[in-house]
Amino acid sequence: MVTTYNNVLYQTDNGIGMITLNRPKALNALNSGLLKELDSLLDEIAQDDNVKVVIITGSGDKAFVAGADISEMQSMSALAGRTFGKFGQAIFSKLENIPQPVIAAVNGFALGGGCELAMACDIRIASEKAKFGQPEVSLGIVPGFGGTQRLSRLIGKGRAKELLYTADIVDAQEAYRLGLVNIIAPADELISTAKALAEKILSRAQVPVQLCKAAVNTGMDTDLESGIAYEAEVFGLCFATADQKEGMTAFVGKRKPNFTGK
Ligand code: CO8
Repeated sequence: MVTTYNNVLYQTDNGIGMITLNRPKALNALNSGLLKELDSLLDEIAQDDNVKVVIITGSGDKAFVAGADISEMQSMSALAGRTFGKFGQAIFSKLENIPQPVIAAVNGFALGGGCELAMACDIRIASEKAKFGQPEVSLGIVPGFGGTQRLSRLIGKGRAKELLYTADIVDAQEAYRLGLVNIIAPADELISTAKALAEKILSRAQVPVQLCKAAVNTGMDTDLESGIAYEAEVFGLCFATADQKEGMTAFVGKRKPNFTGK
């Protein structure tokens, strides 16, 4: 299946949903039009049981996303800025919380809103050419799509503050060292690396994969005791699935499991 929007390309293939942000002339900068389309697409994906893993990348060989669209923001009032920020935040929270795991395949610049988008994904794979940063203070603003919160949660408060205050842009190696990316791949192997990871996830039992995502996300936003209590509930839920019976029967029978996602 292929759905084409104006600024976003979407394809599904064997359980993998591939989103390509598609404004290459503006280095895939996030304008209202692109954000609205991404919002609708995420609603579509969240309800599609056939899509088990999502990959998100940018079109062209230069940028993943070079940030929110600066020409659109240039003349915004404070109130309009807050509305735009809340709109983007809501979409990135939706992305973070759709049931399926989401892999960011970062093919180039991931700046400002682009870095924030990558951070709202579950796993980040960077091309050797990728560059990351939150350059907002060099434009007279703060990150507005969750960057001040997700960056510090991901790489720690001290390192996050250094990147936020300096507007420094770091390469893939440094991003890896900071814990901002999981994997670095050669540029021409980025998508195949993301697909291989997606296929590995697809080979596992899907209900627990999605429950792991929900449990990690829920736990990160609460205290340890509440997070652990949530884990006990979803752990119990797994025993109501056919895949739990299959997984454990296969182990005991010394064979590979045949998971059905039920
Ligand atoms: N917005 C709009 N257009 C952009 C953006 C952007 N963020 N980035 C690049 N473009 C456009 C350029 O204007 C240029 O257009 P044109 O060809 O029509 O002149 C085209 O893309 C190509 O860009 P460059 O010619 O600049 O390409 P270079 O290779 O010379 O440079 C860079 C690449 C370094 C990525 C450079 O384009 C750049 O610095 N871009 C801006 C990066 C940035 O500052 N991003 C952060 C934006 S702020 C943000 O994301 C805040 C998020 C929260 C918002 C909350 C709202 C309240």
